[in-house]
Amino acid sequence: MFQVIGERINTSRKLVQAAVVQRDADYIIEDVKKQQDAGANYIDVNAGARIGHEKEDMKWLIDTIQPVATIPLTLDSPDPAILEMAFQMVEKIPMINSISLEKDRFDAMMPFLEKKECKVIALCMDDSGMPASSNDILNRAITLVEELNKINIPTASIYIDPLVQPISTDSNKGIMVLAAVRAIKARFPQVHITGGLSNISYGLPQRKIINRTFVSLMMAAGMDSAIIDPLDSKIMATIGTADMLLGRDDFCMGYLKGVRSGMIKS
Ligand code: THG
Repeated sequence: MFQVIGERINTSRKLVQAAVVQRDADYIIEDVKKQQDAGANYIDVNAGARIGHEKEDMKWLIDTIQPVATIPLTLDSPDPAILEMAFQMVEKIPMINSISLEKDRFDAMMPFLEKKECKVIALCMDDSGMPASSNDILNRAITLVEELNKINIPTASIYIDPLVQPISTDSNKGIMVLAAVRAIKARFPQVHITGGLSNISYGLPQRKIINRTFVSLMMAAGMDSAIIDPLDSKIMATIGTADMLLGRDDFCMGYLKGVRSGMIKS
């Protein structure tokens, strides 16, 4: 089944940042409970927006979230020292977000990941920037899987983020990432595909219909996870329905459960 990574606990969101500044634990706890109730499988925690405060903010957020979290956390930071601190605090096996092929980040992250039991998101980014073709995405994914396998991270614990790019700048950006997802899944059937989706609609009006349509196309290509707002009931209904239509929901149980809970409706 599809794995939803709830994106809301991110200090780039104004209300979350205000709650973090004021150390308003109730606001954060309520938000996490809502994401869990809406069907999130992981809670992403990103404290990167307040420059110079990331470590103390991350520590406070995890201390606040941990007692009410019924699902594991996705620790979202580029800084291995912050990830190390956060890793020591969590009770459930976390997802680390993220490693990439940018040399400094890769070299810093590999020793951190080497002795850990965790899931890991691997971005198809390198020092030359965003991928420019399907093959570019595929080749970066292959390198990431091979390098992570070498340090004993199994393919089934790797979540490749192919990096969705705005279709408003180049009408091929949709089929570019869709073809790459199919190729990555053909090469590594066990690997997961995740990522943010909303970049696809950047610069266009009525973004949510674009994001929703795109997630169903990405799922047909092999995406089985995404970093989204689980309180967006329309995208959650699309995901639950597409999962069933793609044969990833035995006996339509997930779909029927979604209908009963009110999450999926026409
Ligand atoms: N891939 C991976 N990790 C990621 C991303 C990704 N982590 C961060 C980000 N992208 C996904 N998380 C969010 C969290 C919140 C919002 C968007 C992405 C968000 N943005 C509002 C906006 O842009 O309009 C902010 C509005 C507000 O202030 O509330 O909500 O791609 N691996």
